Amino acid sequence: MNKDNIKKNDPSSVDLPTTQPLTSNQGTTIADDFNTLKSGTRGPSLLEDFLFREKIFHFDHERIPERVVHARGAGAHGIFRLTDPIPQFSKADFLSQAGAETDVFVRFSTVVGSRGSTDLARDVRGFAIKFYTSEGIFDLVGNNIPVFFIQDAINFPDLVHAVKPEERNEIPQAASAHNTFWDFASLMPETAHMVMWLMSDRAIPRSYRMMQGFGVNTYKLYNAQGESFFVKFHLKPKLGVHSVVWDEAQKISGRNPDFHRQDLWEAIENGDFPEWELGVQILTDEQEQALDFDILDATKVIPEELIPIQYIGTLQLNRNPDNYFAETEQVAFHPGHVVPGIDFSDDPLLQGRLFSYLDTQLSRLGSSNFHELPINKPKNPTHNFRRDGAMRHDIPTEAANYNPHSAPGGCPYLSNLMSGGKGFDSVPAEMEGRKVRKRSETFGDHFSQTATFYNSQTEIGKKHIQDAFSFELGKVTREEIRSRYLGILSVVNKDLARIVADRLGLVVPDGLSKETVQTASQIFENYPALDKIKLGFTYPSLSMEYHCDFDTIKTRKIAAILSEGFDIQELKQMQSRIKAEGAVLDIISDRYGEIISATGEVVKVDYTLVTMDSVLYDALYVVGGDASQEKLATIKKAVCYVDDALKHNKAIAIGGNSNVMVLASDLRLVESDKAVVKIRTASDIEMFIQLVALHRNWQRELQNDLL
Ligand code: HDD
Repeated sequence: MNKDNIKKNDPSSVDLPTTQPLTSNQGTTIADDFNTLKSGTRGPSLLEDFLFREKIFHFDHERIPERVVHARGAGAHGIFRLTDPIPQFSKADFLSQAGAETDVFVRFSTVVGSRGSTDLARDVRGFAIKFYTSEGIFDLVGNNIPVFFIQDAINFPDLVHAVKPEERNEIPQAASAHNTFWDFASLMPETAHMVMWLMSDRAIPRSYRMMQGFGVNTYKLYNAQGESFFVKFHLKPKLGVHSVVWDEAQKISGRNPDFHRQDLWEAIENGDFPEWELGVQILTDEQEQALDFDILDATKVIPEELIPIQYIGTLQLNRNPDNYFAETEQVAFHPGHVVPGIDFSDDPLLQGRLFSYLDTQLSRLGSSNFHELPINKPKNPTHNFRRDGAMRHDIPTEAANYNPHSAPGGCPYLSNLMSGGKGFDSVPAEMEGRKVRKRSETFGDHFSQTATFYNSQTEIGKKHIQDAFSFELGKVTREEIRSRYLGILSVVNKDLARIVADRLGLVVPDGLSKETVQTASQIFENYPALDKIKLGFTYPSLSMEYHCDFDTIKTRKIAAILSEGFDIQELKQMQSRIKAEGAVLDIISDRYGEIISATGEVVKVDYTLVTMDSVLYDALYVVGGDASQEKLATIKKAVCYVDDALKHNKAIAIGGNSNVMVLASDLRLVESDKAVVKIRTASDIEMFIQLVALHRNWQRELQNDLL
């Protein structure tokens, strides 16, 4: 990490503009901002003090309602560069010219926790992108999981009530591991697929920079000839997809609840700009009809083995916000912000979203003029007859505020004609049907893709899902809910159901509970169609490992722990190799200041064992030097550093010849672990770097029970 760079951007180290006088909001220069106006220095305060009242009035109203979901987030500015235009599919300008660059603002978020909660909750992550295109704003409001919990937007308030903290006591914060969520999930089998993803490592990412993104809903693209295509949007991180382990996630939540925000912020400050490939999965009507599931059902994924993804450009984040509130908090996303060439499918979840996102901005931002806030304002000119409302910034000067008009000075109603017919126009589609409140039978199979997702995981991926179900259902205190959910698992995968049931001390029920069937039967006319479920499918692209990048350690963080008497030569060699690979090596000891090596040189300590923790690093290096290691072996916190790194399957390098740290820590319990390297020669350092690039040694967890 370039700490000088971070320092430069730390506002506390930026000189205040001393040339600017302090003023009130009305511009009146303030002579004294430290004392209220009083009757005598020891007397009562005077109501007349307009400067005091303005200051406190403004402070009293600093907070706005947090988002009802996705309250906690982190944002960044960047750019989308189009490499492979697709004018044959979409007439959108920003998708039409190779090399075209479009400014973007991205906000990542957790869903369930409130604004002050932890980044490392087991949760879905929001991945919302605002494209400031030359034809208006396009918002891609997606997640890091390609499917959703429910099929119809009318169930969204129930889902959110169930997963948020329970209403009597607001417990637990930022966690799905409680009665109401699992009650809802066990009664709504359509949640099964997303719940399986939620129990996987996707829900505990290592970094926002290492997550896939998905538009989730099916959208439509249409070209200049009016031909339309179904489309799913995808984002693939250049750093690969990586996670932490659950025990680690829980510890990170205590050690640094801002872990993801800070990681994003520091990467951008250091010039390590995160990048994703933006891809589209295009389907013609014929391809859509050939699939054995309904692409209007947001609980279904289209595996890329069935319909390949075409990558069309790169999304890069390269500038941190200047102000969190003004930008990240006030940014307003809406799936209904589209540009000509992009349209909606009939997905009933998407259709409902089109109402909710506009509506919510009113209670959050307090005005129908939220589009005038700098972060929300389109970069192309806007022109219409929407007028007035709270906090209006624009000052319209035209002679008319209605359409059509014949006043001079602009005829926006002609804009479609004037722009050569490029304006937004919905794709014409035949529509007929009875007005009904019913779910399509084509949405009825909730379990085939749930089973496919589980089948497609690696051995460690499956183990983590088993552990997650055991943890979450273990936190449920009503036994009938646990049992009901086991009924769902029993339909999806009998082994999984048996493993979880054993740990819960329950027997696997014989299929779905009658309550689950009853609820689903209210939604579908003929439910369940369990005989039609396909259990045997596997698609490698659904596993995280398929998308991992094991070639580089760029931007990874490695802790070097040492004490007096360490080996400076070895440390220098390691430092220069880690730096050359673009990773970060922090020096950690039991105190701040300078530490003297065995040969009298000094290094400056970056953090102490108590200010940073093993869980905040990707790998550990115990620096060589007998005296240093002997001292570390007597410090409990240093031994815990090693134990945690081992437990969390990280690469560990042990320098020098001493065995003392091995004997003092759990390393003594692990035989021939391929991710524990003794550093004797330069080639051992290379080996360590390769192991860090592998991210984790999952075999260790499969072979030992260290947790
Ligand atoms: Fe939503 C916020 C993603 C379904 C209603 N949603 C929100 C955000 C993301 C998503 C990333 C945060 C945006 C930001 O950073 O400001 N939501 C999704 C995805 C969904 C989805 C991928 C399924 C495909 N959402 C969904 C439904 C509804 C909502 C079905 C309601 C019917 N979502 C909202 C909301 C929020 C929101 C209440 C809260 C704050 C906001 O919109 O601006 O309107």
